[in-house]
Amino acid sequence: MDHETFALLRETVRRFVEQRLIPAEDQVEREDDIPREIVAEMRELGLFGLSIPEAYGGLGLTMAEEAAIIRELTRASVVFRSLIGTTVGIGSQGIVMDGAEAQKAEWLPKLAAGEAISSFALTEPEAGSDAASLRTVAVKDGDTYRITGTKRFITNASRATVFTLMARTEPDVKGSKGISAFIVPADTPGITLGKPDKKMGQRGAVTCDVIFDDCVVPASSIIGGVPGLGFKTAMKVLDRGRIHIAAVALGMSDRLIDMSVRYAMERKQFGQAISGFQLVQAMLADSKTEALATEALLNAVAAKFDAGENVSLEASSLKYFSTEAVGRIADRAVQIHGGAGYMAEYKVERFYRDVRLFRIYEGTSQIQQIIIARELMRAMQ
Ligand code: COS
Repeated sequence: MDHETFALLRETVRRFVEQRLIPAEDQVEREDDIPREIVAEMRELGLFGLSIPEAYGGLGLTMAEEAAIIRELTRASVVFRSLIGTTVGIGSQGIVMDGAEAQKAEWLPKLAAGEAISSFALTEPEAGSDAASLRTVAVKDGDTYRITGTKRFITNASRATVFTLMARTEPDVKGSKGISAFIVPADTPGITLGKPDKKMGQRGAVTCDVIFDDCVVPASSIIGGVPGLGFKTAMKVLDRGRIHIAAVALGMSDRLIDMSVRYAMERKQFGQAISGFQLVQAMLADSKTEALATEALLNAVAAKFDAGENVSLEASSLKYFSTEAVGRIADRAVQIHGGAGYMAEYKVERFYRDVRLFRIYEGTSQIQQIIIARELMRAMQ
């Protein structure tokens, strides 16, 4: 995108965040849902299509540009990002990266327009960090597959029009090689949804089980048409997704630091604003330093991704660092707010709970450490 158009988009998102999203945060928390008008406005702004190539009606942003927009957006509650997150990221990118032309033509324009919402169905009751052990099976039956299994904690499942679903097409092949990625419309007979999950935070973001019971799809639903490549598709999608999550962590870091500085300058104790105390200043300084480190790493990794290089190690380092950092930043924000930081009306305790998820989804911190160490050792061989 040319510089001027991008600057305009960024400014528009900034205004939208200030004028529409931040004022709606309490309503979303109360109702555990995003108001329809806001969903419509997000659609109009093109937010569902950030990462979809222009040829299919999206904005076709680079990773660096997408990260900058997501950072702006997540100065508001990260719940708003969650609505578009799976369509921009893990739900659609399998099709963008590995989809056949007909699959892209069928799905990407609808996803870009926000007419269809995609959701990523990898995790299962017995397959979380060990994604390659998934048990959902897709049994070949003529020119169809019959899918049976349960997917767990699936973000946006109840809003989804389509799932990117990982299932085992070769039941005898253990591990990653027997897995294929499917495009499954959510209205396919044989799909039911579990009860909405009750979560620690992120009220207004929705997750639930998705149960496939002899759900029949054409064989042509396999992403790219070749069975057995689904695990690699999922891993590539997650490499990219981890950069996106770092941008989310950074946007929320910006917000928490702003809230902390403002509160520290307003709050008076011992006859002066608490921002005058060096122990409070130290917390502010540590938070800003960590946010700047995330920003520098995010810029570097996004640029490397945009240059077409393999970023598995870097994306994991970035996701690991940025999400652990925002956890500490949120914790300091609560501390700076003191008693008020524990009270719901100040929102800091809500954000503290919201960001806890970042260290878990799209690969736990421990999985990121494993990926980093493995890549280091691989490079040494
Ligand atoms: N890009 C492309 N291919 C990749 C890849 C990547 N980032 N990571 C792995 N692969 C390939 C490997 O090259 C290997 O291919 P070959 O068999 O042809 O050599 C195959 O995928 C299997 O990889 P590996 O042996 O590393 O798989 P493991 O089962 O040991 O574990 C981890 C891989 C732990 C990294 C993976 O399971 C993981 O990321 N888990 C976390 C899952 C997750 O993030 N869940 C969140 C739910 S979605 S919100």
